[in-house]
Amino acid sequence: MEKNKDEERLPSDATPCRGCSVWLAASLALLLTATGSITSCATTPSAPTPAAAAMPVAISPQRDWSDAIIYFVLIDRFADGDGANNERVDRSNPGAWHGGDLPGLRAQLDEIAGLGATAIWINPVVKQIDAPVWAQGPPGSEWARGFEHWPFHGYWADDFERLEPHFGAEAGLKALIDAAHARGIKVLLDVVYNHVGYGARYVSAAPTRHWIRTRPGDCAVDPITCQVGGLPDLRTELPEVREHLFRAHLGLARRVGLDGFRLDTVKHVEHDFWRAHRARTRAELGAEFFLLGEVWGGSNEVLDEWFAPDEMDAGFDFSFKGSCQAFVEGKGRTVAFAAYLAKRQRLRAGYHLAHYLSSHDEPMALYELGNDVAKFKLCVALQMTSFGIPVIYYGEEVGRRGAAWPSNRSDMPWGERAQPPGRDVRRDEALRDYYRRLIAARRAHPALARGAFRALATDGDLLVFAREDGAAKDAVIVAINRGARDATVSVPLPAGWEAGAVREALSGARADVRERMLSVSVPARTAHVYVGGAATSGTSAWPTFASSM
Ligand SMILES: [Ca+2]
Ligand SMILES: [Ca+2]
Repeated sequence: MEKNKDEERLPSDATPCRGCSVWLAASLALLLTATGSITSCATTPSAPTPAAAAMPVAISPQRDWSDAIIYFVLIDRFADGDGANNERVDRSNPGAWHGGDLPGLRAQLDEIAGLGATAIWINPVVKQIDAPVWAQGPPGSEWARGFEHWPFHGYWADDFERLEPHFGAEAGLKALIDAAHARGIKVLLDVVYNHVGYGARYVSAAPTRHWIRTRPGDCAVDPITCQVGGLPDLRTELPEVREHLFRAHLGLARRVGLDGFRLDTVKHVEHDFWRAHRARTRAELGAEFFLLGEVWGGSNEVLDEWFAPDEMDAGFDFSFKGSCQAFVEGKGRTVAFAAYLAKRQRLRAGYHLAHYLSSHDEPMALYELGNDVAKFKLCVALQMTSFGIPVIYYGEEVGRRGAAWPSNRSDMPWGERAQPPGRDVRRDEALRDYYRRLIAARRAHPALARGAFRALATDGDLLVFAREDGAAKDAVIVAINRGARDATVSVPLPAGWEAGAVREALSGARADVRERMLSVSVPARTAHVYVGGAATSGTSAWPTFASSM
Protein backbone atom coordinates (compact mmCIF):
# COMPACT_ATOMS: atom_id res chain seq x y z
CA MET A 1 0.00 0.00 0.00
CA GLU A 2 1.41 3.31 -1.03
CA LYS A 3 1.76 5.67 1.85
CA ASN A 4 1.76 9.40 1.60
CA LYS A 5 3.47 11.11 4.46
CA ASP A 6 1.19 14.10 4.54
CA GLU A 7 -1.90 12.01 4.15
CA GLU A 8 -0.88 9.71 6.92
CA ARG A 9 -0.42 12.63 9.20
CA LEU A 10 -3.77 14.15 8.46
CA PRO A 11 -6.79 12.16 9.48
CA SER A 12 -10.31 12.82 8.38
CA ASP A 13 -11.26 13.67 11.87
CA ALA A 14 -8.54 16.09 12.80
CA THR A 15 -7.44 18.36 10.06
CA PRO A 16 -9.77 18.33 7.20
CA CYS A 17 -7.56 18.90 4.17
CA ARG A 18 -5.05 16.15 4.15
CA GLY A 19 -3.44 17.16 0.92
CA CYS A 20 -2.16 20.55 2.05
CA SER A 21 1.05 19.91 3.86
CA VAL A 22 2.50 23.25 4.92
CA TRP A 23 -0.42 24.99 6.52
CA LEU A 24 -1.63 21.71 7.87
CA ALA A 25 1.59 21.07 9.63
CA ALA A 26 1.12 24.44 11.25
CA SER A 27 -2.47 23.81 12.11
CA LEU A 28 -1.56 20.51 13.67
CA ALA A 29 0.23 22.38 16.37
CA LEU A 30 -3.23 22.94 17.66
CA LEU A 31 -3.62 24.71 20.93
CA LEU A 32 -6.21 23.51 23.32
CA THR A 33 -8.17 26.47 24.46
CA ALA A 34 -9.46 25.79 27.93
CA THR A 35 -11.98 28.56 27.91
CA GLY A 36 -12.76 30.26 24.67
CA SER A 37 -14.68 33.47 24.57
CA ILE A 38 -17.35 32.14 22.33
CA THR A 39 -20.07 34.21 20.84
CA SER A 40 -23.37 32.67 21.70
CA CYS A 41 -26.10 32.80 19.13
CA ALA A 42 -29.54 31.78 20.24
CA THR A 43 -31.67 30.42 17.46
CA THR A 44 -35.25 29.53 16.93
CA PRO A 45 -35.45 26.45 14.79
CA SER A 46 -38.48 25.95 12.68
CA ALA A 47 -40.89 23.19 13.50
CA PRO A 48 -40.92 20.10 11.30
CA THR A 49 -43.18 20.58 8.36
CA PRO A 50 -46.47 18.71 8.69
CA ALA A 51 -45.93 17.13 5.29
CA ALA A 52 -42.54 15.81 6.26
CA ALA A 53 -43.83 14.41 9.51
CA ALA A 54 -47.02 12.83 8.27
CA MET A 55 -46.38 11.74 4.70
CA PRO A 56 -43.35 9.53 4.22
CA VAL A 57 -42.05 9.38 0.69
CA ALA A 58 -42.48 5.81 -0.51
CA ILE A 59 -39.32 4.69 -2.25
CA SER A 60 -38.33 1.20 -3.11
CA PRO A 61 -35.53 0.07 -0.82
CA GLN A 62 -32.20 -0.91 -2.26
CA ARG A 63 -32.10 -4.58 -3.24
CA ASP A 64 -28.61 -4.94 -1.85
CA TRP A 65 -25.73 -2.58 -1.20
CA SER A 66 -24.57 -2.63 -4.80
CA ASP A 67 -27.76 -0.69 -5.55
CA ALA A 68 -27.23 1.85 -2.79
CA ILE A 69 -26.99 5.60 -3.17
CA ILE A 70 -25.66 7.13 0.03
CA TYR A 71 -26.29 10.68 1.23
CA PHE A 72 -23.68 11.88 3.73
CA VAL A 73 -24.82 14.40 6.33
CA LEU A 74 -22.84 16.41 8.83
CA ILE A 75 -25.61 16.64 11.38
CA ASP A 76 -24.58 20.01 12.81
CA ARG A 77 -24.69 21.60 9.35
CA PHE A 78 -27.95 20.14 8.06
CA ALA A 79 -31.07 21.10 9.98
CA ASP A 80 -31.74 22.48 13.44
CA GLY A 81 -34.76 20.82 15.00
CA ASP A 82 -34.14 21.66 18.65
CA GLY A 83 -33.02 25.07 19.81
CA ALA A 84 -32.65 23.86 23.38
CA ASN A 85 -29.36 22.11 22.57
CA ASN A 86 -27.74 25.08 20.83
CA GLU A 87 -25.11 25.82 23.45
CA ARG A 88 -22.25 27.92 22.08
CA VAL A 89 -23.74 28.07 18.58
CA ASP A 90 -21.94 30.63 16.44
CA ARG A 91 -22.82 30.45 12.78
CA SER A 92 -20.33 33.14 11.85
CA ASN A 93 -17.45 30.80 12.74
CA PRO A 94 -16.82 27.93 10.29
CA GLY A 95 -15.40 25.87 13.14
CA ALA A 96 -18.14 26.42 15.70
CA TRP A 97 -21.33 24.54 16.41
CA HIS A 98 -24.10 25.65 14.05
CA GLY A 99 -27.07 23.96 15.73
CA GLY A 100 -28.10 21.09 13.44
CA ASP A 101 -29.26 17.96 15.23
CA LEU A 102 -30.92 14.56 14.90
CA PRO A 103 -34.50 15.86 15.24
CA GLY A 104 -33.76 18.41 12.52
CA LEU A 105 -32.44 15.75 10.19
CA ARG A 106 -35.45 13.55 10.89
CA ALA A 107 -37.82 16.39 10.04
CA GLN A 108 -36.05 16.90 6.70
CA LEU A 109 -35.69 13.28 5.63
CA ASP A 110 -37.97 13.84 2.67
CA GLU A 111 -35.36 16.18 1.24
CA ILE A 112 -33.14 13.12 0.98
CA ALA A 113 -35.85 10.61 0.08
CA GLY A 114 -37.08 12.88 -2.67
CA LEU A 115 -33.62 12.89 -4.20
CA GLY A 116 -33.73 9.11 -4.45
CA ALA A 117 -30.99 8.18 -1.97
CA THR A 118 -31.37 4.73 -0.42
CA ALA A 119 -29.18 5.30 2.62
CA ILE A 120 -27.77 8.05 4.78
CA TRP A 121 -24.41 8.20 6.49
CA ILE A 122 -24.26 10.42 9.55
CA ASN A 123 -21.16 11.62 11.38
CA PRO A 124 -20.24 10.17 14.81
CA VAL A 125 -22.75 11.08 17.51
CA VAL A 126 -20.86 10.18 20.70
CA LYS A 127 -20.09 12.80 23.36
CA GLN A 128 -17.42 15.21 22.16
CA ILE A 129 -14.71 17.16 23.97
CA ASP A 130 -15.86 20.45 25.45
CA ALA A 131 -13.10 22.76 24.27
CA PRO A 132 -12.05 24.05 20.87
CA VAL A 133 -8.64 23.89 19.25
CA TRP A 134 -7.11 26.68 17.24
CA ALA A 135 -6.99 25.94 13.54
CA GLN A 136 -5.93 27.83 10.45
CA GLY A 137 -7.39 27.69 6.98
CA PRO A 138 -5.21 27.49 3.87
CA PRO A 139 -2.93 30.48 3.19
CA GLY A 140 -4.77 33.20 1.37
CA SER A 141 -8.16 31.85 2.34
CA GLU A 142 -10.80 33.67 4.32
CA TRP A 143 -9.83 31.67 7.39
CA ALA A 144 -6.04 31.78 7.08
CA ARG A 145 -5.70 33.82 10.26
CA GLY A 146 -7.34 31.09 12.25
CA PHE A 147 -10.53 30.21 14.03
CA GLU A 148 -11.73 28.21 17.00
CA HIS A 149 -12.40 24.67 15.86
CA TRP A 150 -15.05 22.82 17.87
CA PRO A 151 -15.96 19.15 17.42
CA PHE A 152 -19.16 19.87 15.50
CA HIS A 153 -18.11 17.11 13.05
CA GLY A 154 -18.20 14.43 15.73
CA TYR A 155 -14.68 13.03 15.30
CA TRP A 156 -13.23 14.19 18.64
CA ALA A 157 -14.80 11.75 21.13
CA ASP A 158 -14.73 12.41 24.84
CA ASP A 159 -16.97 9.51 25.91
CA PHE A 160 -18.01 6.63 23.67
CA GLU A 161 -20.80 5.64 26.06
CA ARG A 162 -22.81 8.86 25.86
CA LEU A 163 -24.25 10.85 23.01
CA GLU A 164 -23.31 14.42 22.22
CA PRO A 165 -26.08 16.74 23.50
CA HIS A 166 -25.71 19.06 20.50
CA PHE A 167 -26.86 16.18 18.27
CA GLY A 168 -29.57 14.90 20.58
CA ALA A 169 -30.47 11.94 22.76
CA GLU A 170 -30.50 8.25 21.94
CA ALA A 171 -34.28 8.40 21.55
CA GLY A 172 -33.74 11.02 18.89
CA LEU A 173 -31.32 8.75 17.04
CA LYS A 174 -33.77 5.87 17.19
CA ALA A 175 -36.58 8.12 15.98
CA LEU A 176 -34.42 9.20 13.05
CA ILE A 177 -33.63 5.60 12.12
CA ASP A 178 -37.27 4.53 12.43
CA ALA A 179 -38.35 7.45 10.25
CA ALA A 180 -35.66 6.61 7.69
CA HIS A 181 -36.69 2.96 7.62
CA ALA A 182 -40.30 3.99 7.10
CA ARG A 183 -39.09 5.65 3.91
CA GLY A 184 -37.03 2.65 2.77
CA ILE A 185 -33.79 4.40 3.73
CA LYS A 186 -30.98 2.67 5.61
CA VAL A 187 -28.77 4.45 8.14
CA LEU A 188 -24.99 4.14 8.54
CA LEU A 189 -23.34 5.65 11.60
CA ASP A 190 -19.75 6.87 11.48
CA VAL A 191 -17.65 5.33 14.26
CA VAL A 192 -14.07 6.03 15.31
CA TYR A 193 -12.00 3.26 16.86
CA ASN A 194 -8.53 4.69 16.37
CA HIS A 195 -8.37 7.71 18.62
CA VAL A 196 -10.14 10.07 20.99
CA GLY A 197 -10.45 13.85 20.99
CA TYR A 198 -7.73 16.21 22.18
CA GLY A 199 -7.62 16.06 25.97
CA ALA A 200 -10.50 13.57 26.16
CA ARG A 201 -11.38 12.11 29.56
CA TYR A 202 -9.71 8.83 28.60
CA VAL A 203 -6.34 10.57 28.47
CA SER A 204 -6.26 11.63 32.11
CA ALA A 205 -8.69 9.39 34.00
CA ALA A 206 -6.90 6.79 36.13
CA PRO A 207 -8.87 3.77 34.87
CA THR A 208 -8.24 4.55 31.22
CA ARG A 209 -5.10 6.60 30.79
CA HIS A 210 -3.07 3.48 30.00
CA TRP A 211 -5.41 2.98 27.03
CA ILE A 212 -3.66 5.86 25.27
CA ARG A 213 -0.35 5.34 23.50
CA THR A 214 2.26 7.46 25.24
CA ARG A 215 5.04 7.03 22.71
CA PRO A 216 3.32 7.31 19.35
CA GLY A 217 5.15 6.28 16.24
CA ASP A 218 5.86 8.14 13.03
CA CYS A 219 2.91 7.89 10.65
CA ALA A 220 5.27 7.56 7.70
CA VAL A 221 6.72 4.44 9.29
CA ASP A 222 3.92 2.97 11.36
CA PRO A 223 0.35 4.09 10.71
CA ILE A 224 -0.95 1.90 13.52
CA THR A 225 0.82 3.57 16.43
CA CYS A 226 1.07 7.16 15.24
CA GLN A 227 -1.10 10.07 16.33
CA VAL A 228 -3.29 10.87 13.38
CA GLY A 229 -3.58 14.64 13.33
CA GLY A 230 -2.00 14.75 16.77
CA LEU A 231 -5.03 13.00 18.27
CA PRO A 232 -4.47 10.62 21.22
CA ASP A 233 -4.11 7.13 19.77
CA LEU A 234 -6.00 4.29 21.45
CA ARG A 235 -4.07 1.10 22.20
CA THR A 236 -6.54 -0.93 20.19
CA GLU A 237 -4.49 -4.07 20.70
CA LEU A 238 -5.56 -4.18 24.38
CA PRO A 239 -8.55 -6.50 25.03
CA GLU A 240 -10.13 -4.06 27.49
CA VAL A 241 -9.97 -1.23 24.96
CA ARG A 242 -11.58 -3.39 22.32
CA GLU A 243 -14.27 -4.51 24.70
CA HIS A 244 -15.08 -0.94 25.69
CA LEU A 245 -15.33 0.19 22.09
CA PHE A 246 -17.28 -2.84 20.88
CA ARG A 247 -19.76 -2.62 23.73
CA ALA A 248 -20.32 1.09 23.21
CA HIS A 249 -20.69 1.12 19.44
CA LEU A 250 -22.33 -2.25 18.86
CA GLY A 251 -24.61 -1.77 21.86
CA LEU A 252 -25.85 1.53 20.46
CA ALA A 253 -26.28 0.00 17.01
CA ARG A 254 -28.40 -2.81 18.42
CA ARG A 255 -30.56 -0.54 20.57
CA VAL A 256 -31.39 1.96 17.86
CA GLY A 257 -31.50 -0.38 14.85
CA LEU A 258 -28.61 0.86 12.74
CA ASP A 259 -27.94 -0.82 9.39
CA GLY A 260 -24.17 -0.44 9.43
CA PHE A 261 -21.09 1.57 10.29
CA ARG A 262 -18.87 3.89 8.33
CA LEU A 263 -15.45 3.08 9.80
CA ASP A 264 -13.06 5.98 10.29
CA THR A 265 -9.25 5.87 9.90
CA VAL A 266 -9.17 2.17 9.02
CA LYS A 267 -5.51 1.99 8.10
CA HIS A 268 -4.50 3.28 11.54
CA VAL A 269 -5.94 0.28 13.38
CA GLU A 270 -4.48 -3.23 13.14
CA HIS A 271 -6.00 -5.87 10.90
CA ASP A 272 -6.52 -8.16 13.86
CA PHE A 273 -8.84 -5.57 15.39
CA TRP A 274 -10.94 -5.37 12.24
CA ARG A 275 -11.25 -9.15 12.02
CA ALA A 276 -12.42 -9.27 15.64
CA HIS A 277 -14.78 -6.38 14.93
CA ARG A 278 -16.27 -8.17 11.94
CA ALA A 279 -16.87 -11.28 14.03
CA ARG A 280 -18.57 -9.26 16.75
CA THR A 281 -20.81 -7.28 14.41
CA ARG A 282 -21.87 -10.48 12.67
CA ALA A 283 -22.56 -12.22 15.98
CA GLU A 284 -24.40 -9.33 17.62
CA LEU A 285 -25.90 -7.37 14.74
CA GLY A 286 -26.36 -9.97 12.03
CA ALA A 287 -24.63 -10.95 8.81
CA GLU A 288 -26.24 -8.07 6.92
CA PHE A 289 -24.77 -5.33 9.12
CA PHE A 290 -22.80 -3.26 6.62
CA LEU A 291 -19.25 -2.00 7.11
CA LEU A 292 -17.97 0.81 4.88
CA GLY A 293 -14.37 1.66 5.65
CA GLU A 294 -12.31 4.80 5.12
CA VAL A 295 -8.87 3.71 4.00
CA TRP A 296 -7.27 6.99 3.01
CA GLY A 297 -6.09 6.68 -0.59
CA GLY A 298 -8.28 3.62 -1.10
CA SER A 299 -9.01 2.18 -4.53
CA ASN A 300 -10.18 -1.17 -5.85
CA GLU A 301 -6.60 -2.42 -5.58
CA VAL A 302 -5.62 -0.85 -2.24
CA LEU A 303 -8.80 -2.00 -0.51
CA ASP A 304 -8.19 -5.65 -1.24
CA GLU A 305 -5.89 -5.75 1.77
CA TRP A 306 -9.07 -5.38 3.88
CA PHE A 307 -11.44 -7.28 1.59
CA ALA A 308 -9.34 -10.43 1.26
CA PRO A 309 -9.58 -11.18 5.01
CA ASP A 310 -13.25 -10.02 4.98
CA GLU A 311 -12.76 -7.19 7.46
CA MET A 312 -15.38 -4.94 5.85
CA ASP A 313 -17.89 -4.92 2.98
CA ALA A 314 -16.96 -1.73 1.21
CA GLY A 315 -14.39 1.01 1.02
CA PHE A 316 -14.12 4.50 -0.39
CA ASP A 317 -12.59 4.94 -3.80
CA PHE A 318 -10.41 8.00 -3.36
CA SER A 319 -9.39 7.94 -7.01
CA PHE A 320 -12.74 8.79 -8.58
CA LYS A 321 -13.06 12.46 -7.64
CA GLY A 322 -9.71 13.55 -9.01
CA SER A 323 -9.89 11.30 -12.06
CA CYS A 324 -13.32 12.59 -12.99
CA GLN A 325 -12.42 16.22 -12.45
CA ALA A 326 -9.29 15.85 -14.58
CA PHE A 327 -11.27 14.20 -17.38
CA VAL A 328 -13.96 16.88 -17.57
CA GLU A 329 -11.26 19.54 -17.44
CA GLY A 330 -9.92 18.06 -20.67
CA LYS A 331 -6.82 16.51 -19.15
CA GLY A 332 -5.65 13.18 -20.49
CA ARG A 333 -6.97 11.18 -23.39
CA THR A 334 -10.51 9.90 -23.44
CA VAL A 335 -9.32 6.36 -24.04
CA ALA A 336 -7.21 6.54 -20.88
CA PHE A 337 -10.21 7.58 -18.80
CA ALA A 338 -12.23 4.74 -20.30
CA ALA A 339 -9.45 2.35 -19.30
CA TYR A 340 -9.55 3.78 -15.79
CA LEU A 341 -13.31 3.22 -15.52
CA ALA A 342 -12.90 -0.35 -16.72
CA LYS A 343 -10.04 -1.03 -14.35
CA ARG A 344 -11.83 0.16 -11.20
CA GLN A 345 -14.49 -2.50 -11.77
CA ARG A 346 -11.91 -5.20 -11.04
CA LEU A 347 -13.00 -5.83 -7.50
CA ARG A 348 -13.19 -8.89 -5.33
CA ALA A 349 -16.66 -10.39 -5.75
CA GLY A 350 -19.08 -9.52 -2.98
CA TYR A 351 -17.33 -6.26 -1.98
CA HIS A 352 -18.08 -2.68 -2.90
CA LEU A 353 -16.46 0.61 -3.82
CA ALA A 354 -18.04 3.89 -2.74
CA HIS A 355 -17.19 6.88 -4.90
CA TYR A 356 -17.81 10.52 -4.13
CA LEU A 357 -17.23 13.92 -5.73
CA SER A 358 -16.96 15.98 -2.53
CA SER A 359 -16.42 15.19 1.14
CA HIS A 360 -15.76 16.76 4.52
CA ASP A 361 -12.06 16.04 3.99
CA GLU A 362 -11.61 17.40 0.49
CA PRO A 363 -12.62 20.56 -1.38
CA MET A 364 -16.02 20.59 -3.01
CA ALA A 365 -15.93 19.34 -6.61
CA LEU A 366 -17.95 22.27 -7.96
CA TYR A 367 -15.47 24.68 -6.38
CA GLU A 368 -12.49 22.80 -7.78
CA LEU A 369 -14.10 22.93 -11.21
CA GLY A 370 -14.23 26.72 -11.04
CA ASN A 371 -17.95 26.70 -10.22
CA ASP A 372 -18.57 25.52 -13.78
CA VAL A 373 -21.90 23.74 -13.39
CA ALA A 374 -21.70 22.13 -16.84
CA LYS A 375 -18.41 20.44 -15.97
CA PHE A 376 -19.72 19.45 -12.56
CA LYS A 377 -22.80 17.88 -14.14
CA LEU A 378 -20.55 15.72 -16.31
CA CYS A 379 -18.94 14.38 -13.15
CA VAL A 380 -22.35 13.83 -11.58
CA ALA A 381 -23.40 11.88 -14.67
CA LEU A 382 -20.22 9.81 -14.49
CA GLN A 383 -20.69 9.21 -10.78
CA MET A 384 -24.25 7.97 -11.26
CA THR A 385 -23.46 5.78 -14.27
CA SER A 386 -20.29 4.22 -12.86
CA PHE A 387 -19.66 1.04 -10.92
CA GLY A 388 -19.77 1.40 -7.13
CA ILE A 389 -21.93 3.12 -4.55
CA PRO A 390 -22.38 6.85 -5.27
CA VAL A 391 -21.97 8.99 -2.15
CA ILE A 392 -23.54 12.45 -2.26
CA TYR A 393 -22.12 15.00 0.17
CA TYR A 394 -25.04 16.97 1.62
CA GLY A 395 -25.97 20.04 -0.40
CA GLU A 396 -23.69 19.45 -3.36
CA GLU A 397 -26.83 18.41 -5.23
CA VAL A 398 -28.14 21.98 -4.93
CA GLY A 399 -24.78 23.62 -5.62
CA ARG A 400 -23.93 24.34 -1.98
CA ARG A 401 -21.34 27.09 -1.75
CA GLY A 402 -18.42 25.21 -0.34
CA ALA A 403 -14.75 25.48 -1.10
CA ALA A 404 -11.69 23.98 0.59
CA TRP A 405 -11.69 23.18 4.30
CA PRO A 406 -13.17 24.64 6.45
CA SER A 407 -15.66 25.98 3.90
CA ASN A 408 -16.41 22.46 2.62
CA ARG A 409 -18.45 22.01 5.81
CA SER A 410 -20.82 24.91 5.25
CA ASP A 411 -24.51 24.87 6.11
CA MET A 412 -27.10 23.08 4.01
CA PRO A 413 -28.88 25.64 1.83
CA TRP A 414 -32.63 25.57 2.32
CA GLY A 415 -33.66 28.24 -0.13
CA GLU A 416 -36.73 30.13 0.98
CA ARG A 417 -37.47 27.61 3.72
CA ALA A 418 -36.97 29.04 7.19
CA GLN A 419 -34.79 26.14 8.21
CA PRO A 420 -31.64 26.88 10.17
CA PRO A 421 -28.72 26.52 10.24
CA GLY A 422 -28.69 27.12 6.49
CA ARG A 423 -29.54 30.66 5.51
CA ASP A 424 -28.36 30.51 1.91
CA VAL A 425 -31.37 31.02 -0.28
CA ARG A 426 -29.35 30.11 -3.36
CA ARG A 427 -30.26 26.58 -4.30
CA ASP A 428 -29.73 25.26 -7.78
CA GLU A 429 -32.99 23.34 -8.11
CA ALA A 430 -32.22 22.51 -11.73
CA LEU A 431 -29.06 20.78 -10.57
CA ARG A 432 -31.04 18.84 -7.97
CA ASP A 433 -33.50 17.80 -10.64
CA TYR A 434 -30.57 16.61 -12.75
CA TYR A 435 -29.45 14.43 -9.84
CA ARG A 436 -32.97 13.08 -9.46
CA ARG A 437 -33.20 12.07 -13.09
CA LEU A 438 -29.82 10.36 -13.03
CA ILE A 439 -30.65 8.56 -9.79
CA ALA A 440 -34.00 7.46 -11.20
CA ALA A 441 -32.20 6.03 -14.22
CA ARG A 442 -29.68 4.28 -12.01
CA ARG A 443 -32.33 2.79 -9.79
CA ALA A 444 -34.39 1.61 -12.75
CA HIS A 445 -31.38 -0.02 -14.42
CA PRO A 446 -29.30 -2.50 -12.43
CA ALA A 447 -26.74 -2.44 -15.23
CA LEU A 448 -25.63 1.02 -14.05
CA ALA A 449 -24.90 -0.28 -10.57
CA ARG A 450 -23.35 -3.63 -11.30
CA GLY A 451 -23.10 -4.17 -15.04
CA ALA A 452 -19.90 -4.83 -16.96
CA PHE A 453 -18.17 -1.86 -18.57
CA ARG A 454 -17.50 -1.76 -22.29
CA ALA A 455 -16.04 1.24 -24.10
CA LEU A 456 -17.86 1.91 -27.38
CA ALA A 457 -16.18 5.12 -28.57
CA THR A 458 -13.24 7.11 -27.25
CA ASP A 459 -12.34 9.45 -30.08
CA GLY A 460 -11.62 13.07 -29.26
CA ASP A 461 -13.62 14.40 -26.31
CA LEU A 462 -16.57 12.02 -26.66
CA LEU A 463 -16.66 9.00 -24.40
CA VAL A 464 -19.37 6.42 -25.07
CA PHE A 465 -19.62 3.28 -23.00
CA ALA A 466 -22.08 0.51 -22.27
CA ARG A 467 -22.97 -0.95 -18.90
CA GLU A 468 -24.40 -4.42 -19.36
CA ASP A 469 -25.89 -6.80 -16.81
CA GLY A 470 -26.51 -10.13 -18.50
CA ALA A 471 -28.29 -11.67 -15.54
CA ALA A 472 -30.78 -8.81 -15.38
CA LYS A 473 -30.95 -8.58 -19.18
CA ASP A 474 -30.32 -4.90 -18.78
CA ALA A 475 -28.04 -2.50 -20.63
CA VAL A 476 -27.47 1.25 -20.70
CA ILE A 477 -25.36 3.35 -23.06
CA VAL A 478 -23.73 6.45 -21.59
CA ALA A 479 -22.23 9.27 -23.65
CA ILE A 480 -20.13 12.03 -22.10
CA ASN A 481 -18.95 14.89 -24.29
CA ARG A 482 -16.39 16.93 -22.38
CA GLY A 483 -15.48 19.04 -25.40
CA ALA A 484 -16.57 22.51 -26.47
CA ARG A 485 -18.12 21.20 -29.70
CA ASP A 486 -21.03 18.91 -30.42
CA ALA A 487 -19.97 15.35 -31.14
CA THR A 488 -21.63 12.46 -32.95
CA VAL A 489 -20.88 8.78 -33.35
CA SER A 490 -22.92 5.70 -34.21
CA VAL A 491 -22.83 2.60 -32.05
CA PRO A 492 -24.67 -0.74 -32.41
CA LEU A 493 -27.72 -1.35 -30.25
CA PRO A 494 -27.25 -3.79 -27.38
CA ALA A 495 -28.96 -7.15 -27.75
CA GLY A 496 -32.57 -7.08 -26.71
CA TRP A 497 -33.17 -3.41 -27.44
CA GLU A 498 -36.05 -2.58 -29.72
CA ALA A 499 -35.16 0.22 -32.07
CA GLY A 500 -38.40 2.07 -31.47
CA ALA A 501 -38.11 1.97 -27.67
CA VAL A 502 -34.71 3.57 -27.27
CA ARG A 503 -34.72 6.94 -25.56
CA GLU A 504 -32.40 9.34 -23.83
CA ALA A 505 -33.34 8.95 -20.17
CA LEU A 506 -32.43 12.43 -18.91
CA SER A 507 -34.54 14.28 -21.46
CA GLY A 508 -37.02 11.53 -22.27
CA ALA A 509 -36.41 12.13 -25.97
CA ARG A 510 -36.70 9.27 -28.41
CA ALA A 511 -33.31 8.27 -29.76
CA ASP A 512 -32.29 8.23 -33.41
CA VAL A 513 -31.86 4.57 -34.42
CA ARG A 514 -31.29 3.38 -37.97
CA GLU A 515 -30.65 -0.22 -38.96
CA ARG A 516 -29.88 -1.10 -35.34
CA MET A 517 -27.28 1.66 -35.07
CA LEU A 518 -27.83 4.31 -32.39
CA SER A 519 -26.84 7.78 -33.46
CA VAL A 520 -25.20 9.26 -30.39
CA SER A 521 -25.26 13.00 -30.91
CA VAL A 522 -24.20 14.93 -27.83
CA PRO A 523 -23.98 18.72 -27.47
CA ALA A 524 -20.84 20.25 -25.98
CA ARG A 525 -20.29 19.52 -22.27
CA THR A 526 -23.35 17.33 -22.02
CA ALA A 527 -24.09 13.78 -20.90
CA HIS A 528 -26.63 11.43 -22.45
CA VAL A 529 -27.93 8.21 -20.95
CA TYR A 530 -29.61 5.90 -23.45
CA VAL A 531 -31.94 3.17 -22.31
CA GLY A 532 -33.95 0.57 -24.17
CA GLY A 533 -35.55 -2.79 -23.65
CA ALA A 534 -37.84 -4.00 -20.92
CA ALA A 535 -36.64 -1.77 -18.10
CA THR A 536 -37.79 1.35 -19.94
CA SER A 537 -41.36 0.17 -20.27
CA GLY A 538 -42.44 1.44 -16.89
CA THR A 539 -43.29 -2.08 -15.80
CA SER A 540 -39.95 -2.78 -14.20
CA ALA A 541 -40.05 -4.73 -10.97
CA TRP A 542 -38.29 -1.77 -9.43
CA PRO A 543 -40.53 1.28 -9.54
CA THR A 544 -39.01 4.69 -9.46
CA PHE A 545 -39.25 6.70 -6.26
CA ALA A 546 -41.89 9.32 -5.71
CA SER A 547 -41.29 13.02 -6.11
CA SER A 548 -40.20 15.03 -3.14
CA MET A 549 -42.88 16.94 -1.33
CA1 LIG B 1 -30.07 22.30 17.70
CA1 LIG C 1 -3.85 3.69 15.89
